[in-house]
Amino acid sequence: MINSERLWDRLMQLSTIGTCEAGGITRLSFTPEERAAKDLIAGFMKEAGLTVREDEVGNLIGRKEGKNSEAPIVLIGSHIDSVPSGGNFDGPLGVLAGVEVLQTMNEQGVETEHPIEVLAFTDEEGTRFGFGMIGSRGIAGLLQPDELTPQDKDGISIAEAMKQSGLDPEKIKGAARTPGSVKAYVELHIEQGKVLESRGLSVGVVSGVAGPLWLKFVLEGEAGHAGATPMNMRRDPLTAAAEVMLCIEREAARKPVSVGTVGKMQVFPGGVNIIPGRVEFTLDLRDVDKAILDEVEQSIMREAEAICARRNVRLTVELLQRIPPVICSDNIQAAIREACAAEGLETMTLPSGAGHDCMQLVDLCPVGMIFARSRDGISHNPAEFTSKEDCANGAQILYRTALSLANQR
Ligand code: HGY
Ligand code: MN
Ligand code: MN
Repeated sequence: MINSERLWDRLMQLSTIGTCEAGGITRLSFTPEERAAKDLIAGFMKEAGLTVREDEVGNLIGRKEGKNSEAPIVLIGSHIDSVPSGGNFDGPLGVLAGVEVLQTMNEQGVETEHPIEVLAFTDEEGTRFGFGMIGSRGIAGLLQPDELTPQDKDGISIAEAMKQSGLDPEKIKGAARTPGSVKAYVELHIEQGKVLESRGLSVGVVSGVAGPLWLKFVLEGEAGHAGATPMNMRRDPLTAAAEVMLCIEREAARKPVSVGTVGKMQVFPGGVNIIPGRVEFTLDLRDVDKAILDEVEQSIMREAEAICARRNVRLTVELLQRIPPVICSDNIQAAIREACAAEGLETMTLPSGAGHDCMQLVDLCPVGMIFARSRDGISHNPAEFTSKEDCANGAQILYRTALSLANQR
């Protein structure tokens, strides 16, 4: 049985790193806050009796040897970076539960055939650079040196931020795991939705993960005097953007699962008495079904082009990231269900609307996820909360699942 008090205490310790005035946690990748979090977790990993290292892209790794040290590794874990003013559980629950699982095995003298490693991925959220899952892309060998150019709001590139964090961007390929070297990846994560809570369930089995498509829309019209320019003589990119945003909402709402969100917008030059000259905003579009995601994307693009043509506004759209939806391994889903049955926990199978690091690993190894209930379904918000009992249940299911997979031939 995992030690739920120790897990909760560590979650609370980690939640003190990156607190911000706006409330919640802001712990962005390759920042001093993330470094402090990694140092704290490295200490927990050492207490757990693990071999601790940081790989070439900045992932923190704790390893428990198996009877057969050459056998493919079972990976568990999650991410430690956050969104701005985020919550305490999105990422940290999976990382600290992973440490707790391996510490419990070591304390109880439990040996497994396969080695097990717990990972604290860097930059899953993509908040700082508009390009996410850097850590898991590195592990999967998908991260290319030319992808390290995106800059944050202060003009610092990913490569520069890595250097500032003590990493060498020229060596990122060193983090890649060779095909066949990883047996499975299992992540415990908060649901970030209301389904488990609505069914009165503590934990869930994830069937698949929706693929996030991120686009940057740039609309250019003509800046002008707010008082001296008649309404019929304007080329206002902001009112055009408003029409496009309502089109996004309408097209995404047409489908049962699709979701479309405009989360960031900038207006230039940005004066009370100036008709804007340029507007930039982001689109986050998702569905678990790639064909439907493509269909919604195409209808939005058609309508956006028509709106901008009618308003004589220039539209350009930049791809920030396109991550295909993934299906979780049947074998891992079965291991999670068996673990729930062994613990006497009723469960259900559900898709994840949120994206996760497992999406990057799906070509490297079979992947699976365990969900823990989110109170009121709130996440990416300081009010994000998962109870001590639900955290413990999730960690216990992770324990049993990792044990089962690490002893499978
Ligand atoms: O955006 C997401 O779905 C995840 O929280 N990175
Ligand atoms: Mn997450
Ligand atoms: Mn998140």
